[in-house]
Amino acid sequence: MVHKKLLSWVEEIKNLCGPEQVVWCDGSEAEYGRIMNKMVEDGMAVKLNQAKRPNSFLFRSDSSDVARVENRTFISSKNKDEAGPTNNWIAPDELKKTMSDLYRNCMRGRTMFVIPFSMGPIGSPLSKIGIEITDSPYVVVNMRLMTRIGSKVLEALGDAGEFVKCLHSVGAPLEKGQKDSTWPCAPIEKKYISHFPDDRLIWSYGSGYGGNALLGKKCFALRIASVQARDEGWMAEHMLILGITNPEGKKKYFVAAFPSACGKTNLAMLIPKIPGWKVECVGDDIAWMKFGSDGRLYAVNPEAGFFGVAPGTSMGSNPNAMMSISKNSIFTNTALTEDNDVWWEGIGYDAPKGRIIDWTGAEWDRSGKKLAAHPNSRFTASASQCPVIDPEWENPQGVPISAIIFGGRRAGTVPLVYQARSWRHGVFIGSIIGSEVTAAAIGLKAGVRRDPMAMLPFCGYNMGDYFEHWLELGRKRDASKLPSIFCVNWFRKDENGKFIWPGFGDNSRVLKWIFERADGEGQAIDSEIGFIPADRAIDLSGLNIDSKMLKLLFRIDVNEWREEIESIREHYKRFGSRLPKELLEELNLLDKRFSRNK
Ligand code: GTP
Ligand code: SPV
Ligand code: MN
Repeated sequence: MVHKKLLSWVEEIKNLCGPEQVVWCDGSEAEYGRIMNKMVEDGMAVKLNQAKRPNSFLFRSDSSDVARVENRTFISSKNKDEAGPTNNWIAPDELKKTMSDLYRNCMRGRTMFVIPFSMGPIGSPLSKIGIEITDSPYVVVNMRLMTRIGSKVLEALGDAGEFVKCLHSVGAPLEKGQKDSTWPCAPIEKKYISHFPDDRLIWSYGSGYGGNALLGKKCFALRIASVQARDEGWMAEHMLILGITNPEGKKKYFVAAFPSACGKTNLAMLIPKIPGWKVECVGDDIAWMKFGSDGRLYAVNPEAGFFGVAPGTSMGSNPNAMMSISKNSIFTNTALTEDNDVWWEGIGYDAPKGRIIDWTGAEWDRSGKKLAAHPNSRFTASASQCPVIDPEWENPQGVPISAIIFGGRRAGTVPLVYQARSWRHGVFIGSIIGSEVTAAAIGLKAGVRRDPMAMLPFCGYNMGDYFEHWLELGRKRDASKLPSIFCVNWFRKDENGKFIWPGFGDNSRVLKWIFERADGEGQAIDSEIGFIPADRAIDLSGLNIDSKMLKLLFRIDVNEWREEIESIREHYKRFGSRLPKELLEELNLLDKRFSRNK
């Protein structure tokens, strides 16, 4: 290999971080097995019951390192204004100095792995290559399931190809003779998840968990890629991609953006409750999208695996996910049963008899109030194991998108589904998405927060400019070819705090209406907030739902919306002059419609 820039960067990092040895990952199964076995030997991983869950492993993280850390995540653009009001910013020189000091000899006593990886099918015009340098063997095995790694990527890179530099360390050097901990990491104030968009560079230090450490995912495929997408005229979005086929065999593809832990994986592989319909999965978390020469929007999944929320995943809620994780999978922070299988709250059956070890490694007290699995415990599995993986999921051209769906967790205000009147109105709807905070990030205040396009923690530049990028992509285009835009809310609650809508497989009823609307059919009424399903336009056959509850599900309450409008005004103030005036116009229009109908 003669990629001089790559070789010299690896040499530079080796000199900075001072590892015991350097290993270039070839991505082979043998390598995977070797690294896993070593971790089992060292007590960092538990090999699960081979008969029940072949070739699968459980990891338990440090209790301080269980999710993304938004207050330790930085967008280090040239100036603060570039990062915008929603990102943490430190000047690049200062941050590089601080982190270089941390990185100095931080891999002492450890192996430094070099992982070449491709986001997107290797060789696709929509794909991009990254190189992750890490001292975490856990990261290596996860990256092998989540992305395409190894020698074939180096071949594609050639001797002068472009790549995103991704440097990661758990930030826990080992002294001679020092026993390693089972989940090395640094204390919270030393964790840095840093992005240098101008250098297309990622520096992550101190955390080994999920999006903090698997740098292809949120750091590259969203934060850095969103900047590349802005510069190159495409979109990098926190969206699932699904294919949906009606009983006549007609197929469409949808993308959907919901904040973390709000139902993307579940929707992406749902089994419809309405006869004759079929859903297939292209991706469950990230979509890279570009307009084709035919004027349509095309999407690829840059990932190759799922890093899904375990709690709540069951044969009832998501059988396809359960089947995807039946073998060759990694589990992090779930509980362990006496016969060496995994268990979590909401897996669909009671914890089996015998000793249960909780996610902290302690024996679980069944009568106690402590959870056995961490609420952000996760599974990692290759997408190829999903029974409903779409036949086109690795199509290098992507799949054509007919609808964009936004959503979030809202106990009130937002009805089950409504449709935007135009692309511009749809961008407005995306920009005001709010959601109750979940366990996917550490240290957030409970309550509803605005999470525009589900990208609040993932947009690598000024979010005002990001809105403008969305608007710009829709301008001057044939509106008949643009995807229709929708908003959904599976999470509306009744006065007793119970979810009204059954969700999961029943969400297919909403997808059906969206399919019909995207097809120019499907009955709708014009409301203050957009098009809502006409009476009986949503297929509720076979569903037992009280008519009072149904009404509540679709209610557009003037007082709730007045409050909503005020809260959107506050939200918009953050962006100052970077807020596109079209969005303010949309807000004023919404306000007017409610005043008229007072
Ligand atoms: P990230 O991987 O963090 O981006 O999350 P995600 O958006 O893929 O969320 P996921 O599908 O893993 O769902 C998160 C949680 O929401 C799980 O506990 C699910 O059981 C729950 N959930 C998903 N869909 C529904 C639904 O339709 N109704 C209800 N009530 N809960 C749901
Ligand atoms: C999310 O938080 O949106 C995730 C999990 O998909 S992580 O990869 O940890 O970011
Ligand atoms: Mn996500």
